[in-house]
Amino acid sequence: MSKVLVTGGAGFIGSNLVDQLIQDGDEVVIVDDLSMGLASNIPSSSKVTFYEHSITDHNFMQELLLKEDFDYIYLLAAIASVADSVARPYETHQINQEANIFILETIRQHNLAIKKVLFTSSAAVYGNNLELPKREDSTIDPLTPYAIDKFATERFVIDYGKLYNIPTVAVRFFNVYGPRQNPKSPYSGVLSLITQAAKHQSAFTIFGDGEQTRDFVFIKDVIQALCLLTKGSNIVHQVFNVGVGKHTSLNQVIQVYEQIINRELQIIHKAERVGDIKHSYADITQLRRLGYQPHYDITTGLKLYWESL
Ligand code: UD2
Repeated sequence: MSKVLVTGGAGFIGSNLVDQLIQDGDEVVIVDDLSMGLASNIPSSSKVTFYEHSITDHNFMQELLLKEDFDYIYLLAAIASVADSVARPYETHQINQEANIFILETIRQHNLAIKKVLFTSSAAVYGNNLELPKREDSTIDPLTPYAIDKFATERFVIDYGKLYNIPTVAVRFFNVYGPRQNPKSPYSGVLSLITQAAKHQSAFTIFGDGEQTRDFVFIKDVIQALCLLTKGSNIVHQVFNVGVGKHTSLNQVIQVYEQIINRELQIIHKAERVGDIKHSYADITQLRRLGYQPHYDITTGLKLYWESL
């Protein structure tokens, strides 16, 4: 049994991680201000303590870190909207970067004996780099405050780890989808928007010709990767892509969905989104070397997502 802190534990990825940790018998502390997450995502279990709090509150975070002897820390709390980071660059910076550095600094100053700190970054750091597949050492081109903060924090996490002997790792998520993904904003993940359209029998808008591709990775494979990089290996001070290593077009996704729901989706075509990248998928060789094996292809993953509604 381990004691685990999950910042952002009420969110889509965080709450799925919390479910897994509980299943593993861990004791979990969640810090989440519910700005993006939902209290209803948090499992009711005596093993979970939930603090509705912002990670930007230094006093609170320091007290918590000193009070609890955490074995593992997962840094998932973030403003996960690129559009929001463009609208509020300084505020999102305080959450996406500064608050995380303060956590590292607290660990350093107080010599906290953490077994692993994992930071969650994004494929957004590759920006418009056209190289495919994206390898962890591919050119970085962060184009928005969100991507800049993710990349800078990744570096902080890795280099703090090296400089001060803190066991840290970072991951770059590709297009994660699955149960509890929030479809509320037009900038939500495309699969959550398609799922919402299918559920409400409303129209789904494809921006462009639908031939753009992404590396869609089902939440359960993501959780597998997160657990592997923390409890499952001694690896430290490295960054890992988390995807499936395959690319699927939106048109293919629509086809799969129509088979699952056994009817046609209502599709509208609009102009390509400004700044949209055409293709993206991950090289997952590094993660595979540690034993990672994605188990959910797009058909299986979408079916489970649909059935979870
Ligand atoms: C993802 C991230 C983004 C950033 C980027 C970096 C999400 C939601 N977005 O953007 O934050 O990290 O990767 O590469 O994880 N689309 C439609 N109709 C819709 C919505 C989207 O056609 O209603 C298209 C969109 O134009 C794009 C594709 O679907 O071509 C995927 O869009 P997305 O926002 O899910 O993800 P992405 O990879 O563009």
